Amino acid sequence: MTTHYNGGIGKYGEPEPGLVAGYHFDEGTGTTTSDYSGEENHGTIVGATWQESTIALSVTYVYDVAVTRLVATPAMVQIGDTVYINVTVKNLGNATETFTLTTNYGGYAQVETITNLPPGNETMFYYVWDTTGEETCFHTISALASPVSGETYIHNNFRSTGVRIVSLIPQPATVKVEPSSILGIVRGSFEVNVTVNDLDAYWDMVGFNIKLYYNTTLLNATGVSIGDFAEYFNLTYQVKEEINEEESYVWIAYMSDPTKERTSPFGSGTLATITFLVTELGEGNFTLNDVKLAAFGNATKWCIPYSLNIDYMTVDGRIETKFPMFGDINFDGTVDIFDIVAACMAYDARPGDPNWNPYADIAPEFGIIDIYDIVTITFNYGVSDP
Ligand SMILES: [Ca+2]
Ligand SMILES: [Ca+2]
Ligand SMILES: [Ca+2]
Repeated sequence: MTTHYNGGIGKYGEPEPGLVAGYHFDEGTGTTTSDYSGEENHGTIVGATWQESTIALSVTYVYDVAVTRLVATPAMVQIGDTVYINVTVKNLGNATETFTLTTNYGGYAQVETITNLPPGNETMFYYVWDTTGEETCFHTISALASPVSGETYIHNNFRSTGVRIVSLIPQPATVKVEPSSILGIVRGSFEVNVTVNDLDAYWDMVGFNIKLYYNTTLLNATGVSIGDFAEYFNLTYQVKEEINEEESYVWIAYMSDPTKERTSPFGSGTLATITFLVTELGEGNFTLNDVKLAAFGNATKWCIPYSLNIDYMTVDGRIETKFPMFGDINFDGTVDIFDIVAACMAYDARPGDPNWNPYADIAPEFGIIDIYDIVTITFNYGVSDP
């Protein structure tokens, strides 16, 4: 709770929000003084006599209007696209104000008159700028609230921002997890590709940064390798490659190898391949996050000399895991010659032997890999997981 005293100097106006009691002491007679807060907490005067004030009534006014927000989106457009401009003006003083707002963009000067804006209030204006016929490159957008009488703080009366108009913005690329749906076999391994698709050469991609989140309950990430697309376009200079089991992501960031000649990457292909080992039965997702496809800075093309982000969409993936089929002892989803070879390599082995393979021991006698295990594998020969 805050208590204000002003020694009889004050302003007669609307009670401020939250005021519980306020007195003007302007009755001049009687033993009560009325509460102007609206809360009916009237006062009783005891042991005092009314006397006229000898101090002239005065008010300390603050005159301050401001442009508190100016936003233009998007920040980069193609000639002919629409830019949306949003301006907010606010009365930061304690007097009601009337003033003008001038917003400049392209060849336009929009002038608004804001009439009797009460203290603390704000007003918003929206403009739609059709950039047809505009010149390319950087355009400044500004908003000016005309200073009001008695205003001293005018720094906040002006704001500016910018929009870049370029001759072409290519279609966005797509970053995908492929395959998007995976059936994993417990104890087996599989690969997931992170691919770029429909990349327009005009973007001039120079590097990428991607985090692939996975379910650590089901999977262990065991390896990362650079993809053929990245190899082909010399995006092989490694900035970051990390398997973070604790935070459950694989982080890859590569850029154009500065020692090699480069061609603007285009089309579709694999950026990186990640190998996972399945540890549990269940379902999970592969989620692309923190994706940045960096384009080479080009002041003529993008109106900036520094790198920019290529527009993109993402397609995530999912995994379902299952136990291996009977006879699939190398956990690849098919019972075939590789399973027989794997079992033969453990032939005659017992637990503790260097070539012992517990997964090949599928038939009695248990504790040894023998002809009964091999023959049992052949019962399911040729069967694959759906
Ligand atoms: Ca101001
Ligand atoms: Ca197999
Ligand atoms: Ca056996």
